[in-house]
Amino acid sequence: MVTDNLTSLQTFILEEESRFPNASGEFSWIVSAISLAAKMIAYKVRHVRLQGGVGKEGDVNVQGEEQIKMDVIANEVIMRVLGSRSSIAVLGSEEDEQPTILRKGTDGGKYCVLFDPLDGSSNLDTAVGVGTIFTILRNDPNIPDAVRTVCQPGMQQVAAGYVLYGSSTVFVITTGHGVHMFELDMSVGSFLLVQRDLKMPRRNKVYSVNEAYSEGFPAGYQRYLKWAHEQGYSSRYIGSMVADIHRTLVNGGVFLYPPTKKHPGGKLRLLYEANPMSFLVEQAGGTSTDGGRRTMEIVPTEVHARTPLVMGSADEVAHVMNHLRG
Ligand code: P6P
Repeated sequence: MVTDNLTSLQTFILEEESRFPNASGEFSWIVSAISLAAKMIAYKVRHVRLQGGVGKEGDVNVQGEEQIKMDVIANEVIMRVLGSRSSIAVLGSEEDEQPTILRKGTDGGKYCVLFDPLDGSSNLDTAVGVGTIFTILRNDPNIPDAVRTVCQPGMQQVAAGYVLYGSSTVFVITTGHGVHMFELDMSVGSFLLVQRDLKMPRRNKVYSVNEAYSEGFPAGYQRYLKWAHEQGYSSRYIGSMVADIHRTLVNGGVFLYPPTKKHPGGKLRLLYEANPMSFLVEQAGGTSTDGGRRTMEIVPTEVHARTPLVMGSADEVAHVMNHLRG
């Protein structure tokens, strides 16, 4: 039930900006650009077969994964929309080997934006929810190297969020002052506020993991799963991170991507998947770790670094961590 007055994402961001008298408005422009890109991608995703966007691009991306045509289309949309924002110094994408330098700090580049343009895109051909994940970092003009500039621990994020292209198109964002959810009203083409300062339940007996790989999980994860089965937990796994995390954020529970035989260091990317989601989860009252330390304290060494992930409701993450400690 929406009880708030009708507030668009643009209005909300300007309200937020007014909290900071010295704000230049440049940050608001970036969020506005991401919102525009999200609307364009939402339309293309909803007509993906009609637009011939299903199927493989025929290339392999930097991750060694076959690119889906929509991966490339979504990446181009975001690069073209954000590229025109004068306050952005560096853009980094899951789809691109190296970050793109748009301008130096001395030329007005105050922020870096990293993103996964279409996470879970392999699910597109079966019309399962997919998403865009983004994070906004400050640019450090004293670091001449774009890679080192963006390799910041998650604690330094200025803002983070995702767009879920699901049964509805949902835009979820935090700027460090709570988590706020918007839904796209196609009749007016605006994201409208549906939940302010979202807080996730402290517990919910639901875990989300690809159990097909469980024999390769470290023993602590196997102990946890055995315990969860005995406690009568439910399992929910979509295989699209944005959809799995959105459900966890709204309903509570715990999402896990442990080390596996194929990905002994974890599969999910630290900078533009784990960190933005960790920022949101912590702002909503949850916790996020790599199975040991707090995710947002990890110091990245490369743009496409991967990490194991245990994130969700505080009590549910604690249950996992207790079993990992043995
Ligand atoms: P698996 C999608 O490919 C993705 O990057 C995330 O969206 C998702 O959480 C994960 O990989 C699924 O991986 O190995 O379970 O198919």
